Amino acid sequence: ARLRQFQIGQHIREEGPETHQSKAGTPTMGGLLILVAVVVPTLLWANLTNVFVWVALGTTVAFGLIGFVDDYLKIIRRQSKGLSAHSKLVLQTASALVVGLVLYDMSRHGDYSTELLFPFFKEIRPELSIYFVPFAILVIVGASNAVNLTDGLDGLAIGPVMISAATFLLLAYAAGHAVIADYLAIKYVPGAGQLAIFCGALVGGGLGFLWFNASPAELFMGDVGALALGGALGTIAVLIRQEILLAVVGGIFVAETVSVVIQVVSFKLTGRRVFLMAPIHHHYEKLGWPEHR
Ligand code: 57M
Repeated sequence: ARLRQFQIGQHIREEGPETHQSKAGTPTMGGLLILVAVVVPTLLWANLTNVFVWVALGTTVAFGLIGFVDDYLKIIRRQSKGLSAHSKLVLQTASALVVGLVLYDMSRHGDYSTELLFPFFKEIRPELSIYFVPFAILVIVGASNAVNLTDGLDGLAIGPVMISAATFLLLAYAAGHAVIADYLAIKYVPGAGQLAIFCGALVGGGLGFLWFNASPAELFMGDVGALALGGALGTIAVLIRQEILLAVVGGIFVAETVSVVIQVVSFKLTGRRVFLMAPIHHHYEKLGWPEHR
């Protein structure tokens, strides 16, 4: 009600699926509430001497800030254009670069490993060394943008975000526990167990948001939510060395992103569209699938 009172309403693009025009004015920036629900409990319950906790919180807040500026510009300009795609990418890359450098520096003191791990193929562990930095940027910025692309239907982004966060909750705990990590043959990352608290807060904050975002949505998360949550998942994946697994548990984000890449490449090369509209959720909408059953 407060968001509506402050007129934090969504502007809907004219060229989108017709069914979306009725969503105009739905309050957005619900992601701010998710961020409060993630940051406050983490500060209260996590061990604040743990570097990983600060890396996760810092990236989430930094990506949230980028999204906030974008949302804010859209609202005051009363249109769907906020920050330019280029400035968003530069700011995201700069934030992820800090994460990459901090972790690379830790790896040089033996406090962190920059080996790349593959699920199921436990013997293959290439050492990324300095290439870890661009790799971390790719994962974090990629995850942030993939969640943002997915966030176009009620409940579509927050559901998979919670599933991924719940998976990482278990994996972070296991990675931080020498005996369990050894037994499951996953990388032992001392201190990673504290990230389970952050992941738990992501699930809890997401659940609270889903109450209002379930179709018909009374609230959207906005870029402040989508960019921050995606950045958070990417960062957790990097911290606990489970980047490849992120592409599996976040399969919906990958499918949405791949649909955009296919559509854009095909349109540029042949002038023809593969999907009625990308990302793929718009394709199904155009086919007449209802948003919920
Ligand atoms: C933002 N934002 C939603 C809401 C949400 C490269 C290109 C594929 C990029 C892509 C794009 O800009 N995507 C990112 C998607 C928007 O939601 C707001 O944005 C926040 C997330 N950033 O929290 O604040 C709309 O989505 C709907 N919505 C819901 N329920 C929710 O819970 O219904 C969102 C959350 C809301 C609401 O209608 O207004 C969005 O879709 O704009 N661009 C596109 O997706 C565009 N696709 C396109 O241009 N396709 C071409 C290209 C790829 C060649 C093609 O296929 O030919 C389309 N997006 C829309 N209309 N809306 C174009 C038409």
